[in-house]
Amino acid sequence: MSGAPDRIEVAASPFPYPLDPAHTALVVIDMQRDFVEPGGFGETLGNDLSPVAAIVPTVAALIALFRRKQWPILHTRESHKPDLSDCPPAKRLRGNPALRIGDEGPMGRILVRGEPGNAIVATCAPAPGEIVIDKPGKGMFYATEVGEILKERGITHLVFAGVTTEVCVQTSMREANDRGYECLLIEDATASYFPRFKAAALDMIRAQGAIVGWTTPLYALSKALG
Ligand code: C5J
Repeated sequence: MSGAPDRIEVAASPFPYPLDPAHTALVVIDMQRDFVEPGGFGETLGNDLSPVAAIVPTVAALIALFRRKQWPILHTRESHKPDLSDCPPAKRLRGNPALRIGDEGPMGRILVRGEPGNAIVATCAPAPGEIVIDKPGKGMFYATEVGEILKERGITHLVFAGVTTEVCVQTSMREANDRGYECLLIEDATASYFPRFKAAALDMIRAQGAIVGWTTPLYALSKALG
């Protein structure tokens, strides 16, 4: 226990996470077709999609848990305006992908807002009333209203899920940690195209006494919430 009577202790690494039920939101990072399905941004970069596709049911179960609790849910989408004015050339021109951001792919223009491939996968789709944030960067606070939205709602604790662990999830979690949020990452509701990067990111997050935050599997969170 954290000492506060209204906290729920969640078994987690590196020590129990003191969840504050009145001030907790779920953040689901970039569960988009562009990262999960063939023909999207992830595949065009040459990645094996299978580790990322495998977590979809677990992310859906986590979303369902928060819906049952009627706690806030925030979904992010990595996306750019159709004119790419929010996509720096350094991002668009990096590397040698089969298709670049803004190019026409089998699911529409890669990583462009409003295109079919930019949508969140159907199983994890936002419900009416849930917050949806379009972010041009890897971190969810950069060039978005996320800070203001969380402040308005009095959120102090964030439970994270989504893809990819070491890129947009970790960047968003680090941004949140620097802003004073208590962050918990659900281990089996996040994935990388590179399992060793996921493992390293989880280690980095919870090292040095939870220097970025905590991690735990979904069953531990479900058990604590009853
Ligand atoms: C990447 C993300 N990996 N959502 N984006 O480029 O992690």
